[in-house]
Amino acid sequence: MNRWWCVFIVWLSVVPAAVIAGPDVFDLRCELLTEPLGIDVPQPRLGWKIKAEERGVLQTAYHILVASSPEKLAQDIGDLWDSGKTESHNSIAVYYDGKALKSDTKVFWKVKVYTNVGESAWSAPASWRVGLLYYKDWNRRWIGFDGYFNSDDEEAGYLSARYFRKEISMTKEVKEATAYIMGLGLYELYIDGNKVGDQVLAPGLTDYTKNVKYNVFDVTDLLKGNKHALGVVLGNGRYYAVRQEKPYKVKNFGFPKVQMQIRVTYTDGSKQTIHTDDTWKGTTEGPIISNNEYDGEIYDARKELQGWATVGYDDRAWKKATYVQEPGGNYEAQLNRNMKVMQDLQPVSITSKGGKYIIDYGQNFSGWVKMRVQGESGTKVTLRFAESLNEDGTLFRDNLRAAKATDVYILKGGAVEEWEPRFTYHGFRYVEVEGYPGDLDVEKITGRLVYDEMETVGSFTSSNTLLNQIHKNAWWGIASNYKGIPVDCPQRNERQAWLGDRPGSAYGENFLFDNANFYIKWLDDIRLSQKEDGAIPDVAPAFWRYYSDNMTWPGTYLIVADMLYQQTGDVRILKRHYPAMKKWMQYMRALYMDGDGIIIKDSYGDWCAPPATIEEGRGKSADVKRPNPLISTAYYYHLLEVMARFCEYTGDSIDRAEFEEAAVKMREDFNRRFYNPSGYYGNNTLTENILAMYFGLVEDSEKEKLAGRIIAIIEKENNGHLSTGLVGTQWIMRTLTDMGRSDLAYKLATNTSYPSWGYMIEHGATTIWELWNGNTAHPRMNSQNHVMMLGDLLVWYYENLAGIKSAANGFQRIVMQPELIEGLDHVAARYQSLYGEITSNWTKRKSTFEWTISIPPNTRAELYLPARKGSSITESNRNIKDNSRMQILSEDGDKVKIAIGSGTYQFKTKL
Ligand code: RAM
Repeated sequence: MNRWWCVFIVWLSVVPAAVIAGPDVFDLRCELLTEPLGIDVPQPRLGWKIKAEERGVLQTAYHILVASSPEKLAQDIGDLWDSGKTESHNSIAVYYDGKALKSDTKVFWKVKVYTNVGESAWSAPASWRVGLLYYKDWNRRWIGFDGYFNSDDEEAGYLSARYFRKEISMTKEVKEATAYIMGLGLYELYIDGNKVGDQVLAPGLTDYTKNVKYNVFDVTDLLKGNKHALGVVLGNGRYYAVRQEKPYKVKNFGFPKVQMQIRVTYTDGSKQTIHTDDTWKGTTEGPIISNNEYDGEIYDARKELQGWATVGYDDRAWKKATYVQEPGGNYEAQLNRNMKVMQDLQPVSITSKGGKYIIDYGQNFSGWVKMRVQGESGTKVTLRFAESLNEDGTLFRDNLRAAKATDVYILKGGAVEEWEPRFTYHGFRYVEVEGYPGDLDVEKITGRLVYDEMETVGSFTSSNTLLNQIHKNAWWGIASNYKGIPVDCPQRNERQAWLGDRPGSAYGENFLFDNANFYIKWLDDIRLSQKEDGAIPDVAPAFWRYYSDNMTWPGTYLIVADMLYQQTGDVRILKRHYPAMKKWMQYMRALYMDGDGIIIKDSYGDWCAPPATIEEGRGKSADVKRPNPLISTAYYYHLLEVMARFCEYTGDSIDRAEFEEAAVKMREDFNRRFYNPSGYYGNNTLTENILAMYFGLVEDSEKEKLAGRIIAIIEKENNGHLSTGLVGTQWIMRTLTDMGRSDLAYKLATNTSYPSWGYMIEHGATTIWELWNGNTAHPRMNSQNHVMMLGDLLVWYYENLAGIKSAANGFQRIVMQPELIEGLDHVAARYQSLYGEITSNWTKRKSTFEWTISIPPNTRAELYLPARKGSSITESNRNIKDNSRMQILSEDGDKVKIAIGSGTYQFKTKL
């Protein structure tokens, strides 16, 4: 479903050319919802988009009505909340402030806005469903089977899927029915044989001892009529741990289980709740013989349970469901969207050799394939997945490590059979198909791209085709690694949400995907994985227990919160996490600060920095750790400043002073210990110097010298290349741009020789590699689909090349300052902010600069127009000096700064 599921258009009453769109429902953990179902926070966040053709539209006030019925709302009665006319510019984060909401109720709302150009009519109504607010709302028990059956392979750790069913009767006519389900590890819900919802691999991954996400569905239409059958299939997911050979490391939760309730309201107002209990029956003897995230799924179609989720199925051979232990965590409505099949891919080629087919989708991605096949009963088709091929055309699978990445389908025979797995996914471009009866053509094997349902909110094209290609690779890499959590890679036996991979990357991703809810949920995963003493792990949820106490990985917690606040303007994100962040900062300081004020603990150094020559990586393990206290101290300093800034927003002035003081002291200690007066830091690596520069650790007097060093390393030592690993790459493009050397940043971004993003593409990458030398390094740690090396590249694309940057309140104030770089003549980018679309489209010609921009209502922008000193600037062919609404703020050399309000503008300047 579209992100604007409830968008509607209402004409503004005062200015007929203007329209209002919205409202949309917000929530603390939820910017925008796919479905207005199951919001379990007491004060959801409300927001709306204003649409208007006029320029310079600003909201001055709003009036919100929230009612318990559509009828009341239609009569303009806000019995739950009537905000009255409230003076405010806020249109994206108004917190519900009415009567306490009740579990499992639907509320209706609308908004009217007042603007400087007039007042809108009431918007059309929208609604949301309040979830289950109390633990007590779930006063029933979990069912499952705790133990192994003949259908399971206990030794290998494979379970067959668990099927549960129950027939029910609706005693009267159903007015409304809502299903609330927690099915762990993964579930599919059926009513009368129909799958409920189009989500896959649901629910979202969490540490189930901390919190369990429930999903909510409106099942009213499915429960019309008297008799119905409910069915639930359970897969392992991560509940029954994917790998159990290292119990000290991998978290295991137990056997699959489910708790569900359907709350029914009849037309006469009476209510009934249907729930899981031991009158349900279950079996493990279904067609999904085994399912495992890393290894794949085995499906024997001969074992299909025809009609198991329909009325009248003979379940006498099924067992009584048993009551089992609850997972332990809090029950929470899932506000980030589930995964979905987001796109289908057709093979670009199919070749066959020795009875096996090799399918090439032309694109590395994650998900699975859907197959159509016809043949004799018992025929076994084996699908094996890989990211690339060996020279002899066979699959290259060494880099999958222990992940078997193999699906098996056994035919039942007869008519054409269509199949796709349910409880696994793979990261791949190639599939080897063995045992397929008959000819396999492109129509019979469709690739299915699976990721968390999010809209793509950004686009970027330019006159440089390599920049465009990198953007495309990035999109595929990022999408592939959204798996309920931001995983590091989708193919090998890892797939963990490593914090360190994302500080700059997550920021850049936010320009491409509507991922606020996704990252808001991840922040909770991180917070909940914190130990009582303050320690934060490198991987969260901590499916792997990696509490290594370094700065760089856990530090991402603060950096992603900062990013979310900047992009969405929601201060509640900071307030929610502030105590945990502070605790961690104190913990690190207490344990790891030495007498000289240096944070001595670091685990990974500048992880995966490129070996000086491509050959050096050959045959060697890539994951050499080079712990470096300079990195940990620089990060601690940066995070002290971030915390001080958070205090500004949260109003904690005492803490703020302490963080600021500590930062001043640490800066001195850092310089004393690591600065070499000849102008560099530590061992004079690019990353060390960049951190000191970007974090503002360097003294003003030394800045120029340091800048000289940075440039010398790139230009002379590296012959125009970067030499940064995971840490340095997160900041490098912004550092160079701030230094006034966006030309050098551009050089790095458009290189095709090693090490560079272009080099990856020249060597066949269709996503982003884990390693700069991914084509020669050892396969042990060499994923071809990681996002970490994107660093801050996409931030630079949108903020510096296109010039779309938020200055306050999640783009309510925008700074538009594109960098003009020799060789780059054109950029066109769009970004869908919470206020509406922001576009920047510029073309540089010999002596002119043309720039079309648009910013949405209720926002303002400061533009930096490149223009020859003293030359005239036109907007829509009119000199801007003749336009009283165009405010010139300053003229500084070849840049003219102008303030504008919402609307579309066409500027032309002389260069
Ligand atoms: C690897 C992953 C991940 C990285 C860690 C330290 O296993 O590639 O991206 O963060 O190591």
